[in-house]
Amino acid sequence: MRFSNAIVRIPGANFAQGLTTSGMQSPSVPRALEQHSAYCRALTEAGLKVTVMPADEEYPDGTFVEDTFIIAERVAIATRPGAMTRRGEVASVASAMSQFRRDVEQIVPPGTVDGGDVCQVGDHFLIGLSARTNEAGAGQLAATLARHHYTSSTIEIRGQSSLLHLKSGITYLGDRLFVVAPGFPPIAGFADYDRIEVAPIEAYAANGVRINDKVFIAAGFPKLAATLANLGYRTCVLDTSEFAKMDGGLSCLSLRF
Ligand code: CIR
Repeated sequence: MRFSNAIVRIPGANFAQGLTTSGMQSPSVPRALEQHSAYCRALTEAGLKVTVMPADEEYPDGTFVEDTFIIAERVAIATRPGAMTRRGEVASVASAMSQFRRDVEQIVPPGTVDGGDVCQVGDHFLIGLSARTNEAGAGQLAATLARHHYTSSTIEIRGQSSLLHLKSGITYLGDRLFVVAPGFPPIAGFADYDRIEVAPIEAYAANGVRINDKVFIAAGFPKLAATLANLGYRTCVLDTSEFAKMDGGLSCLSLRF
């Protein structure tokens, strides 16, 4: 699948007041801004037209735009994020999306879905049941996707405290190949797909993103970088240290379509 657009949102001055379970030190906002602009440059270099939304001080987690929408070729779905403090992020992203997609579907109460829990594999969607995405939300999402001729299945990640979202532990590279976190469970229906299981010390690197001809991976994970290079992938290595402190990674920072 080729992408031609991305939506991102600049981190706000109160970025450090967002939700986090990382136990790491507080992020530096100036460094987050630098890393974010390097990320935007990399999206542009990968061939995407980048729509940059201004920071919104009401939502310190607002830079993690991936959680607010699920966008596929045949459908765009506004989510209802699992964290109360993040629900209001969706409206402004929906208004940025309106220049690209006219018919937007919606997750409604009591459903909750975070886009970070949704991993597209061709015409199939893996939906993580997490602390953020509940059964009602996953059910609505599956039904909406089915109306647009996509299939889906759920993966239980509520027992896995190291995974905030499904995509914290899995990246689909295309080519019937996944990158997964250590011990990631077998995926029903995908037994014949290959997987690169990252080393325990590189668990964070399981969150990456394939964008056109490149695979974006986080800096500081040389084993995964070498494995991907050996397989012939062009990698784009980006420093995400300040986003990791807020439980975020490369996929969360953009919506791609
Ligand atoms: C949160 O807890 O919601 C944010 N601090 C991090 C969200 C990361 N998003 C993602 O993995 N898709």
